[in-house]
Amino acid sequence: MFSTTGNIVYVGLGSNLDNPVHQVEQALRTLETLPATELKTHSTLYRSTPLGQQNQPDYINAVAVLHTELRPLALLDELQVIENQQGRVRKVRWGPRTLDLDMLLYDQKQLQSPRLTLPHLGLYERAFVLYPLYECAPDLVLPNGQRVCDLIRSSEGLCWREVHHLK
Ligand code: A4P
Ligand code: MG
Repeated sequence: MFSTTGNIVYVGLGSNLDNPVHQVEQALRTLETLPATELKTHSTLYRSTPLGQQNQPDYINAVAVLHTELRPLALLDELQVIENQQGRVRKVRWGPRTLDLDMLLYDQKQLQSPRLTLPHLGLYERAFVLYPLYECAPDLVLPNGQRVCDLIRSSEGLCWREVHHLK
């Protein structure tokens, strides 16, 4: 098995179409196979009400922790391949999707480029990102100096832990 201490990346997973629990589980299995990358851990699954367009199903969300030697854009390419493999069709921004993989954090990097913004824009306020992130890294301090546990209190949207056993 590939082993690296490389860069620490937090990836947000979200799905609200075509058996979302299965979609997230499948994506976690595929993340384990990425080149030059190790899946260190992941959160349990969370159910959340949709942010953005309201007339769409609830989401299943989770966070995965990767150690990777891939540069940020190379990793983004890999994440988008996984989204496409799982039937992602981009129609409406913030609309329903089989799988969304967001690069929440790449170390403490701050970046704004046409294809990639780091940290991910939704990181600081979304409950469905902050709860699973807290589960993976309770002491994490974000690039703006804030702690995840402090942000959770003022976060947006409803999110609760799904009682579900990952296969
Ligand atoms: N991009 C820029 N920065 C990043 C990054 N850090 N990680 C670019 C991933 N991609 C990044 O994304 C559009 C483009 O963003 C990509 O081509 C990439 O180059 P997309 O996934 O094609 O489109 P999107 O997901 O519809 O847009 P966006 O703005 O990424 O939406 P979000 O922020 O991902 O929100 N409600 C609940 N409860 N749970 C959810 O998971 N998700 C969304 C989508 C809305 N409401 C939700 C949830
Ligand atoms: Mg996205």
